[in-house]
Amino acid sequence: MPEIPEPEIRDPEIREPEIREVETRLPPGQYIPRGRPILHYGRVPAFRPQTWRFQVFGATASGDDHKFTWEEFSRLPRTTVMADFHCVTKFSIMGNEWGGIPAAALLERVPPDPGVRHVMIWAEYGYSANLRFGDFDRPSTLFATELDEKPLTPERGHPVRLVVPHLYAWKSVKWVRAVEYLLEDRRGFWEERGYHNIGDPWQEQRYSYQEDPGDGPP
Ligand SMILES: Nc1nc2c(c(=O)[nH]1)N[C@H]1C(S)=C(S)[C@@H](COP(=O)(O)O)O[C@H]1N2
Ligand SMILES: [Mo]
Repeated sequence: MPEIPEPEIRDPEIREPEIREVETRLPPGQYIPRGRPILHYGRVPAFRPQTWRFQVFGATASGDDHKFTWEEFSRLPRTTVMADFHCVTKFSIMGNEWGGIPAAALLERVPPDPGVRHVMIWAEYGYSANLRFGDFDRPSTLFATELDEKPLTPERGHPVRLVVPHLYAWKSVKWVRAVEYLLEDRRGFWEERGYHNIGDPWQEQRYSYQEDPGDGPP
């Protein structure tokens, strides 16, 4: 009798807890899709390093706007953040390793006025998202230039995107060009179009009709 090879058995003792571990990381209503979807509104912009500028404006401490060239911006201190990514359309991309510049490094370089409570993140073509200052100023919020140790592809936001892992992914603005410091809250692109002003996936804050008083501007 020829030897029959053993079928490959995946030990449920090992696999099951892993699956469950990932599932406990899924906020309510989310699922894990095949692959890593790419999603945005409009076209992918071209990056021109010579003319590219990153602007910080609005309520800065000094009252002046600040502009970084690509060279200056890429010399800011760096960090790595391991995080899951939750789109309001219900897919979640698990275990992304983002490399880039922590929001705190930008705040240190261009200090905001002490009255700043919110920020608006601006991208190419006028896409924007607003954040509470506390959501921006978190150790896990960063301006990512790399995903899984490789530079971002154009579709993922090259050369730089914001990543706010603890909020729905529409707040993770690709192709960022400016940060506006705000004394009062104002709605960004999707927040103006019926999405929740805060967007916490663990509370399923998907739509603006779910907002409580105080969650957003009147
Ligand atoms: N500039 C810009 N950033 C954007 C968007 C967009 O339309 N324009 N879409 C957002 C949404 S809704 C999602 S789910 C994520 C998708 O990121 P990904 O393409 O890397 O998966 O990007 C966010 N950032
Ligand atoms: Mo999204």
